[in-house]
Amino acid sequence: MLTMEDIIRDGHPTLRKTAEEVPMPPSEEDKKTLLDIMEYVQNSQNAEIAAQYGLRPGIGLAAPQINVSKRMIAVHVYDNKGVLYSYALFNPKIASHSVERSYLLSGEGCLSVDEVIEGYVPRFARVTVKGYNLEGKEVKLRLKGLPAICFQHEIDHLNGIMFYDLIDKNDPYKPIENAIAIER
Ligand code: K1U
Ligand code: NI
Repeated sequence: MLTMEDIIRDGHPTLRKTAEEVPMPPSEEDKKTLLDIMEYVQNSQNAEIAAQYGLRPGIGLAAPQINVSKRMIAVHVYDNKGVLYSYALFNPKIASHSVERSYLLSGEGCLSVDEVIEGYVPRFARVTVKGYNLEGKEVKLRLKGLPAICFQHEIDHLNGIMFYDLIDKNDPYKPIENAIAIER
């Protein structure tokens, strides 16, 4: 199982690379990596397992964060109605998005960033994500709220983008135009 020791930290060059597409159908090795990533996210949300292994809780994780520069992400997150969005995807992409933006009122964190970096991170309010599941079958998801923000954060990792790149350096809490504030 993966632990925090497997997660690379800010400053590691892999976090700034564009990750490689994963050939479909996925190899057994790529499936195992994606399953391991999802297992970390789920374990990190289990208070007993997280305490036992010192896991920092997360709602998503991308392969580059374990120093694997391939396009794979796992998300395991509940929306504000308690609906679970649990997806392990190869080659995810934002197929379309709203003009309207959204942002987390509490800001974002990252398992690869040890300090708190304050500020609003502008995201698209609604996104359609396409990708391939563990069986290599195409998946299309329509997302809003926290799940939409989480998928955007993880897909950014595949493109070498960190959440703090998107914060206004001169005015981190500058109101974001045409945006919905999301509470966690
Ligand atoms: O990619 C990562 O580093 C994981 C990161 C993803 C993320 C954070 C904030 C907004 C969108 C996506 C995290 O999961 S940080 C921890 C976190 O946000 C959280 C953990 C447990 C419960 C609720 C939130
Ligand atoms: Ni992150």
